Amino acid sequence: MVFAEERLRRAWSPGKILVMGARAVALAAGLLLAVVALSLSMTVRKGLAGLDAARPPVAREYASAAGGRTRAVFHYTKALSADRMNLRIRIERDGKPVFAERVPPYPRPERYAPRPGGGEHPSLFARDLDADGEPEVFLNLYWGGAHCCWWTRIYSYSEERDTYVPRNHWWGEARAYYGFRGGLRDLDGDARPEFSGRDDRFLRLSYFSVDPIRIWSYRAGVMHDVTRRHPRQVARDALHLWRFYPEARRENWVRELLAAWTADQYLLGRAQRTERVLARAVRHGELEGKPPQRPRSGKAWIRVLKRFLRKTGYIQS
Ligand SMILES: [Ca+2]
Ligand SMILES: [Ca+2]
Repeated sequence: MVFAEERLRRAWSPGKILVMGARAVALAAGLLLAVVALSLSMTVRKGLAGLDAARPPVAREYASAAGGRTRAVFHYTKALSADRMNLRIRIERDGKPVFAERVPPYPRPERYAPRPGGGEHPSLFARDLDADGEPEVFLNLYWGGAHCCWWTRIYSYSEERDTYVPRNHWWGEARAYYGFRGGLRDLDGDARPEFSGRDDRFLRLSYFSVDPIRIWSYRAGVMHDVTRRHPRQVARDALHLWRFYPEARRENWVRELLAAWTADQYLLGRAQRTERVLARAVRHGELEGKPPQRPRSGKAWIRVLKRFLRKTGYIQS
């Protein structure tokens, strides 16, 4: 399912549409409609019904954890414009209101009014993310822009101050965020749920990037990249990507595919096999850049890839 998102992304490019032909045009049109529908679905479904009413309608989401000891309510005005949505959250602990705020924009130079980020899923969750017995409340949000980006505001209880302290985590593109917006999963049975998404830093390599799996864990107020600790999920991702190799060859996106696959392979400590595959791809001309791709030569591209994988922590030597 995540991979379909990669295909969608490539299909959006005018250049790629030419390369991929009529099937891609149809795919692009269909997926574009799907994305428009997705972005509107929340406001349309939850909002249009009441737009004519004298008082702007309000949407509410509730979440509770620890047998109701921690309860949160998230509410906002149903409006098509994010500027009018006025997102607010209140958190109670043991029945006592201890925190309330208007959700601020993500602190970036471009400060769009935030939107609920759950899409068809809830945006608000309460769950003990670090297995310390105290539930955190987390709110998934959409930053703004045409197709980007997602972030999460995590509220953790401070006993000292008897209130919740918010911290932000930036996911980026939808692909980085997919996989957990409908809920978290404990992948290794340690009672701490993991956030499993994609690594959207690969956008820096190619606008049509294929992104490898990236797994996060919340500890003491901070999100940690724990992908390396989950080899089973990484191996599954590598295998999943590998199945697209014939298609990538036919449609000239071997660079994008092998970048993500190589990242997974390095996490798994399979450098030797990876080198053989990359060398074979160079011999067969599969990694040659087509204008305007740079660098042109496959060998030079591998050097760029390795530099990137070192910088992003996939290659540690
Ligand atoms: Ca906790
Ligand atoms: Ca876990």
